[in-house]
Amino acid sequence: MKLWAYWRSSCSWRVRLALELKGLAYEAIPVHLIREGGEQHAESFARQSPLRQVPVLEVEHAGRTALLTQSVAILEYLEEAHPEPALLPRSPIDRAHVRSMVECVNSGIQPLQNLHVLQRIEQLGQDKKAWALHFLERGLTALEALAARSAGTYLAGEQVTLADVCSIPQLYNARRFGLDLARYPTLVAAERVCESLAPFQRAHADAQPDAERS
Ligand SMILES: N[C@@H](CCC(=O)N[C@@H](CS)C(=O)NCC(=O)O)C(=O)O
Repeated sequence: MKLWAYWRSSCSWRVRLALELKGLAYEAIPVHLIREGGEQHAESFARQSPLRQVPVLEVEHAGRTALLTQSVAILEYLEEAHPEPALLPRSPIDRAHVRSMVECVNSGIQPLQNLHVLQRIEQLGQDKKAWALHFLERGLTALEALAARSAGTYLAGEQVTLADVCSIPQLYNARRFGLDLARYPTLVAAERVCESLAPFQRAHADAQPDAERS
């Protein structure tokens, strides 16, 4: 598999986590989202990812090669194609709850403070940091409340799930914006445990070959 990704992209990080947790080998191809206006805007990349976003995962499955976009679609593909270890619980209700935590991040936080959105907010003369903090705070408050219903060692009991896979990169991102995470004790407690696990360490933004020190 080939993964087009940017080290600090939370959506790329979600996919790296699922690949690492499932023990799947992949080749990482860095796409620099900032340098020279962003490599995601090159026409060659847009042919792979029409929304000009990372991640993109190239997979070979049942004799076909495909380029997959949208991190949650990719996570679901990996879960279906490589079911072990499972990143969703068994019970339909618990699966729905994990997916609702995933969507809390995937549609309730990340797209509202994505690079392209923040660049547009700035072009319109608004305060992009205040905008991002509003949605981070709102979304993480909701995620904390959802997680408090199910958390054990991890956000959904005793199993690492896609909820952890989406929460961890979002918390890193929230810290970059200076958000005080003390109000999200359930999220931070699960994060602390995850950080001690090798797949989470390998997938971490700062461990990527294209990571920059800042
Ligand atoms: N819904 C998409 C969002 C992908 C996305 O927003 N990717 C960001 C990095 S996390 C990106 O490529 N941004 C480039 C830009 O905004 O120009 C997914 O889950 O894959």
